[in-house]
Amino acid sequence: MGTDGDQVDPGGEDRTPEKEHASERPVVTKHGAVVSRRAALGMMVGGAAVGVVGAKVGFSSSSGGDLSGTATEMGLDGPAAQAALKTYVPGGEYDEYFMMSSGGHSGQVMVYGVPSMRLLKVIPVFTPESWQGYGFGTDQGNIVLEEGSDPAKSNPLRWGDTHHPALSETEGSYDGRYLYINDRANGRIAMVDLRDFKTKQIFDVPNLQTSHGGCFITPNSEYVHISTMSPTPNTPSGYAPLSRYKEDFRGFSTWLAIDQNTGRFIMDESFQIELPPYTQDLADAGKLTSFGFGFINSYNTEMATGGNMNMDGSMDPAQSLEATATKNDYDFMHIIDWQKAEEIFKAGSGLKTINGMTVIPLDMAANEGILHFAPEPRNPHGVDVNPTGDYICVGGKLDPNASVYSIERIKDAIAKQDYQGTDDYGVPILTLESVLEAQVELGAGPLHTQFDNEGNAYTSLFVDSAVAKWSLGPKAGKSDADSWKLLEKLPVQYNIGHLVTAEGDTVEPDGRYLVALNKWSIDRFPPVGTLHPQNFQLVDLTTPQMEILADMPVGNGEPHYVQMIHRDKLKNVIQVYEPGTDPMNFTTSPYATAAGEERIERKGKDLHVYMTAMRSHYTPDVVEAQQGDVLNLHITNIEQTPDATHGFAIPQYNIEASIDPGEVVNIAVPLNRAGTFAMYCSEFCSALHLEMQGWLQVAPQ
Ligand code: RUQ
Ligand code: CUA
Ligand code: CA
Repeated sequence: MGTDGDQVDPGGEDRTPEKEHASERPVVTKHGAVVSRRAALGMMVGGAAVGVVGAKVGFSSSSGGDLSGTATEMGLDGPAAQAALKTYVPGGEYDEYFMMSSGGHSGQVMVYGVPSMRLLKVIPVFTPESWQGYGFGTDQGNIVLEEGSDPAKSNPLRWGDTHHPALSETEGSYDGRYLYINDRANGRIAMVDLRDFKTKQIFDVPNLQTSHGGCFITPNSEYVHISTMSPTPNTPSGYAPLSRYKEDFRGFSTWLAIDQNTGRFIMDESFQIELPPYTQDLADAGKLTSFGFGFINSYNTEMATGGNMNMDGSMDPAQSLEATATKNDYDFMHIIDWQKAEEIFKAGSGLKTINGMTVIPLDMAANEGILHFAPEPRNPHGVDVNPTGDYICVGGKLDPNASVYSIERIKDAIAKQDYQGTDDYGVPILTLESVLEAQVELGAGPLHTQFDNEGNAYTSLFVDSAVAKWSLGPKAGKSDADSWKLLEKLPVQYNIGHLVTAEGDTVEPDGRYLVALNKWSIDRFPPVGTLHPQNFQLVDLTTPQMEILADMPVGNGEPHYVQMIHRDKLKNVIQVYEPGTDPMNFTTSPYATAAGEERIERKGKDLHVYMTAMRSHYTPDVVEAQQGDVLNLHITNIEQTPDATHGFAIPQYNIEASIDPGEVVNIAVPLNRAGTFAMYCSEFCSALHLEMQGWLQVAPQ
C-alpha cells in the first residue's frame, strides 16, 4: 500500500452532517437513511413516534477536503496519518473483525472491533454486572452464577479471572455459535451463546482447584478441554502434607462434551484423564494432520512445592518454588490421544469416579497409549499448533527458541516406541531427537505463537518486548531454503503476553491484522494513578514490514488472551428476541405475557405478577402485597424494536434487571420488610423514561 492521500475513498458521499445544534443533528444509518436524532432514539408517547423519519437533511458538498493539511494541523506525520486512516471506521460502518477478549480479574469478556479497537460490549460472565442486571435478582444471572458456584468454596462465588477464550469450531474454523472461557482462579468454565452474547452456563469442573492454560476446543467442537494448574491432593479430606506431593497430588485433563444444540456441557459424556502433579499449563488441540491429539505443556516436573521460609522463622531461599521448579533441563509436553481416551471412556471398565467425574486413571492412560511425554526445554510457556496441524510450536520462555515438534515424527516415534524410558508414574517419554523438527532462535522470553495464511508464525517475546515473525517449514508451504528463519522483530510497548492474528488459531487464518496484548504501558498513556492500563497494539500484517497502527489502553481487568473472528462468521447473532422469549433456552417462556393479559395471581403467600413493560410504563405499575409474601415478578418486554431495552429496579430490595425487547425476566423477592418502595425503569428508554415507574406496597404484618 502506498502512503498517498489519494487512495482515501470517502465513499462517494461526504458523511459530515451540516453544523446544527447537537441535539438536532441527524443520524445516518448503516444503509444511508437519514433520520432525525429524536426518531432514532425512538421517543414514543402513547405509542406514537415523535419526530420526522426519513426527512432528507442536507450535507456539505466538499468531499474529503485537504487531507495533508488536516494531518499537518493535527501534528501527524505521514505514517501516523496513514495509520489513523487505516483504523478509522466511520459511525454506521462496521469493523471487519470482532475480538473476543478475556477480561481478566473483572471476570467478564470484552468484545472489541478491529481495526477501530472500539469496545463494543462487555459480557458479564463470572462477576455480577448491574447494567445488564446480571446477578441482581433476576433468574438468568442468578441461575448461571449459582449453578457455577460451589457453596463449599465461597457463598456464592462472585468473581473469576477469565483467561483463555475458545470459539466453537466446525472443521477447524470458527462457526460463530458459542464462546467458552476458563476461570483461572476457580477452575471453572463458562459458555456464552453468540446468538445473544449472554452467558448461559458456568460449570465448576470437579477436581480442578485452579485452571490456567488448558482451555481449547477440538476442531468440530466435540470437546472443550480444561486442565488443572495447581495440582490438588486426591484425598478424602482434600488435605495432604506437601511432603506427600508426589504420592497424593494430581493434575487432571478434562474433556467436556458439548450439546451441539445448546452449547451446554454434558457431564455424562465428559471425562478426565489423571495426570502427574507437574503443573499442566498451556495447551492446544491438534487439527487436520494432528486431529485427535491434544498437547499440554508442564513446567514443574521437579514437583517443587516451595518453602523459602520455615514456620520457626528461619529462611531457606534456595527452596523457593521459582528456584526449585526450574532445576530440570527439560519438562514434559503431554501428548494426549483423546480419541483413544474417548474409546476407553465409552468402554467403561477400569475407570474411577472422583467427585462425580469419570476419570481415566494415570496408569491406564500410560499403559493404553493415551498419554505420552516429549521433553521440552525447561519451563516453557505456550504450545500452539499451526493451521495445517503439522507443527506444534512451544515457546521457550526461559529458552530463546521456539521448539517445533512434528506430528508425523510424534506418530512415528509412538509407533516405534522410541522411548528414552518412563517417568516415575510409568508414562513413556519419547526421545527428543525423534520428535523435534526444528528450533528457531527468536530472542528473550518467547511465549505464545499465532499464524498467518502464508506459512509464517508470530511469537510474543515477553522479555524483549517484541513480536518475532518467523517461517515454518515445508508442510506449511515453505521451500527448504525459506524454512525455519527468523524474518523480522517488531518492538512493542511493553512486555507482550499473548498475541492474536485474524482467525490465527484456525485451519484458515486470514493474516491481515495482529494484536499484541502488552502487559505494561508505562509512558504510552496519560497517568491515571499507580495502576496503569494495559496496552493492546494493533499491527498491520499487509505491509512489507509489520507496522503498529494503534495503541489501545485497556483499563479493565487484565486481559490474557483474545480470539479474532471475522464478523461474517457471527451469522447467528440476533438483535431482538421473539416475543416472550426465555433467553436461557430461546423457547417461549411459560411466563410470557402479552399486552392485555397482565394479571396478578395469589397462591397462598406467593404473589405472582405477570407484568409487561413498554415505552413508557409497566402494567401493572402498582403492586400491593403483605409483609411475609414472596413476590414473583414475571416481566415481559413487549416491544420488538431493536434497542428498546427497559430496566426494572427496586433498589430497596437490591433488585436490578435489564429486559431486552421480547425478553421475559423472572424475579423472586421474599418481602421481609414492610414499606412503600419505588420501582423504576433504570434504562433511558424514551422521552418519558423518568415517568416509567411504579410502587411496591408492602403492608406490615
Ligand atoms: S498465559 S498468565 Cu495465557 Cu501467557 Cu495466562
Ligand atoms: Cu423504560 Cu426507561
Ligand atoms: Ca521445570
